[in-house]
Amino acid sequence: METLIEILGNATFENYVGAAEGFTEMAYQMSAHVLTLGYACMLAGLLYFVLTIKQVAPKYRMSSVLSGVVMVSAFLLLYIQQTNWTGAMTYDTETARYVLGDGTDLFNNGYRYLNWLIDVPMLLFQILFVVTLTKSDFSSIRNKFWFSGTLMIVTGYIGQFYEVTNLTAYLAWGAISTVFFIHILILMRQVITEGKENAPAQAQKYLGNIWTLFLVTWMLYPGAYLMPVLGGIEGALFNEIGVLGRHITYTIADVGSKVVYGVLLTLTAMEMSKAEGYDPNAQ
Ligand code: RET
Repeated sequence: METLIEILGNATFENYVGAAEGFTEMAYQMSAHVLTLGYACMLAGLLYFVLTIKQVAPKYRMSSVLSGVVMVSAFLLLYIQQTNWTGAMTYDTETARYVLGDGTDLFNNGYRYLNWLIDVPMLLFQILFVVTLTKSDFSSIRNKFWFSGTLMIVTGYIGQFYEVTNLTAYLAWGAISTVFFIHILILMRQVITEGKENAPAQAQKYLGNIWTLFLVTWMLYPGAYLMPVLGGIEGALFNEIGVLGRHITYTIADVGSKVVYGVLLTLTAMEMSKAEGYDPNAQ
């Protein structure tokens, strides 16, 4: 008898759970629905960013454009991620469970990671078009955002292939990725602190909210990465609860870090536009 490791190799834990015990109707369907909600929110967000672009002064509109770019790419990749889930599992009438199917693709979260490769730099650049930096240099921050953003994702992308087969490689790649993540957090804090300096009171409040949202939603990603080992190695979360938990965590993180973040930046830019005498109704 071949062991599951021999059959599935570097596949992610969703496949191992699917092959070993399968998913109940609730866990399978809730996963499919949550993944669908994720890409539906991106399309809804796209509509918002297009329709509100004229509500902000022209110099802030690049923020809405970048949100639009993020929405389109995330919509497409999250759609593929959802069909990857439904395509990888099939219903087994004998056990009344959804199990890893044969012949089709295995499930992998890689689509997400490659989506971040586009979206993370865009989300980081976006705020630079709304705030005015008082001390830092725009292009220097932009290049650092790009450098650390890209390396954080690529190292995490490699690491996730080892989540079941090689704990050391999995944690080591995760740790390297975290170094770049910390660099991004430091830069973002600096950008927001400087951005608040000459901003109108309400815009300052929004920028404070953006920092909180940023911290909470971005930290969910490493949490989802670690999901298979959070309850111990092949422990309390190495099952359908962990799988569903990961889909939910990623979806909350995606809607928060892309859609809600973009909306808050639009609101900030509206306040700034107003303070500068811009009247959207006169346009
Ligand atoms: C990884 C690997 C494990 C360690 C860390 C990670 C951080 C990921 C982050 C992703 C953010 C993605 C966003 C996407 C929006 O489209 C790569 C999971 C720290 C912070 C904001």
